[in-house]
Amino acid sequence: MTKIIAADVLVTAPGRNYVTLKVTTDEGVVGWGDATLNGRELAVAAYLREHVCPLLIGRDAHRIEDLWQYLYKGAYWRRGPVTMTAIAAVDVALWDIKGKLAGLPVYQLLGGAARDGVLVYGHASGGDVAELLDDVARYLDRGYLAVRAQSGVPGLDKTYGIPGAGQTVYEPASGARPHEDLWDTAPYLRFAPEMLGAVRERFGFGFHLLHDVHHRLSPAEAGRLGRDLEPHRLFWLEDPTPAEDQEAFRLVRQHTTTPLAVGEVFNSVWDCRQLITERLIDYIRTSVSHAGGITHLRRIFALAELYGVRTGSHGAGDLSPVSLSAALHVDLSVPNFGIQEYMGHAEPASEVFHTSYTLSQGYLHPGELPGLGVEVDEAAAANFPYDPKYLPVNRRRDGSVHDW
Ligand code: GCO
Ligand code: MG
Repeated sequence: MTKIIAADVLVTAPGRNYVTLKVTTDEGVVGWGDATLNGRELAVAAYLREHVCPLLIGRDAHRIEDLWQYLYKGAYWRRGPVTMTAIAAVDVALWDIKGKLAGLPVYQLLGGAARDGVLVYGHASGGDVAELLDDVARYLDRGYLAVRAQSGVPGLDKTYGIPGAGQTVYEPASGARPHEDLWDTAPYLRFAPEMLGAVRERFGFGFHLLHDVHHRLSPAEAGRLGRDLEPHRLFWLEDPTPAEDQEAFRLVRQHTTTPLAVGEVFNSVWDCRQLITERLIDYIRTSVSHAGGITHLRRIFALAELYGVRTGSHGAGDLSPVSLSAALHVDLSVPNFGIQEYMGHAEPASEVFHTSYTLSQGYLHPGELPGLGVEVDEAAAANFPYDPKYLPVNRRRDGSVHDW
């Protein structure tokens, strides 16, 4: 038995907020887990500190599945982003410990490498099409084989996916209240096919092109957009409609052959069961940190495999390097891997998170260090205190709230 003797929560903001769980064993082995829930960070920190960490003390760090069941079924109140992010942090920290004790990278414990590297897509964006094209060129020049393209929409001040002037990330603004953006579906629907067409016209079809709608359309609008985008051969169209309505995807599917991806906001297999078993999507985007850790993510991916659905895990910058590394170990090992989002982490994140994954020719690899291969510098973390930030809120022209 490897006894857990301490479980501590670190909240740090090197560029953006991250919540990290540190689990320590009686032999002094430390495992790290990511507990970051963008805009609701302190809720997960409190869930862990008040309700989970005390339960971990004295337990066997090796019993990952048992602890997962204990925290999930034992809470009675199941699922939900806060609970599942907290459980994920414990799960990932325990896989890190198991790898370190075994002297093996986590992917080896998951069955070993099923591929040589993890295909990733980068985020290209611009305030307008010209800026976007320059950014796509930068990604292709750096060897990326897949690029997500987002651009400001004429007539709208700000839209999802575009950093503001002088900003490195596009969503959170510091402050006690969220920023409010204006949204108008009609200009976006007219503009998106033109924008993605401009990318294909300039760079051709020799790379994968992706686009994120960020849950903003109705099924009929999404069907039309998917159809209009068919000539541009997208790798996927992401989150076309609000994700909680699984049946809506039937309608979208009926109208387009553009591949569909969804799932970054899902927390469990129950959120995507219908999408998978009815083959309503092509890619499932659940992440290690928001969908219950490596243990539960593998269950989702195994179900997806049965139905020909491939993986495409969420990997935005609000998931810490601990999460990204955990995702890479899973990606390397599952048979139905599709692609991994890789947004990177803006400086000074690397002062706090020391990583060992490497990017080469459009593929990431988690490296060969035992465990996850990420270490957290607690002294550096203490230099970056929590900085309250919220995701923006969208309003339509008449002032009513729309999906952001
Ligand atoms: C993506 C996502 C993110 C989310 C962010 C919210 O595809 O990467 O849509 O950009 O908006 O993770 O916290
Ligand atoms: Mg997205």
